[in-house]
Amino acid sequence: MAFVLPALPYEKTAFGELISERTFDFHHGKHHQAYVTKTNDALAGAGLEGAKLTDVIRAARDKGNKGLFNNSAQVWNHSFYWQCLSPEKQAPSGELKAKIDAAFGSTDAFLAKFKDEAVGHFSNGWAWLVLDGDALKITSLHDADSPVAHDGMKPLLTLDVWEHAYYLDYQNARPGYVDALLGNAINWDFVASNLDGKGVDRADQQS
Ligand code: MN3
Repeated sequence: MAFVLPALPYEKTAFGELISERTFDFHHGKHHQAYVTKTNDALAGAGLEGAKLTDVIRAARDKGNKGLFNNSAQVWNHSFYWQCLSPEKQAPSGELKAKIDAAFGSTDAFLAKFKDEAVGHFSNGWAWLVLDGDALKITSLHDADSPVAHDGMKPLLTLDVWEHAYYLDYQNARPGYVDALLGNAINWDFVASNLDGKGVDRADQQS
């Protein structure tokens, strides 16, 4: 057995100009696929055949195996990211909205702060909304780093801010990409489901 590229939970054309089919062809079909292939290629040498993806990420972290860590963490990060997107415009509601209002004042104030984090993150990485204990927290992680590798960090939402996530549709304009997705393309139902603290499991798989 080996890790697989998870199917997208929507059609590659579902987002129109917000995220083009061409972006999905490259980002999912080439970049995410390459992380899966390279992780599988490294499993035997690391003695991790049959392990869960999250266990591979943590073992690679503990052993200082950078190549395996980067590729396996990127498999998980992208598997989570696709689920954070929805072609149908939604807004936070219920318990999630109450928590956002309590932590940031309003949905708009939260979105502005998340955008600042995503746009301000230097070079490649990921912007995150996480549960830290019981509190909502906005943060970002560099390169392939992942909440899976940070004990106690429970992921709710992510935006990929690697240039490959937006260059075909927005060229170098990361703020345009972040605005477009945050305003129109977030699966807030998925984000809300992660309030149970089990977000890490939702992008896991068995090799
Ligand atoms: Mn990416």
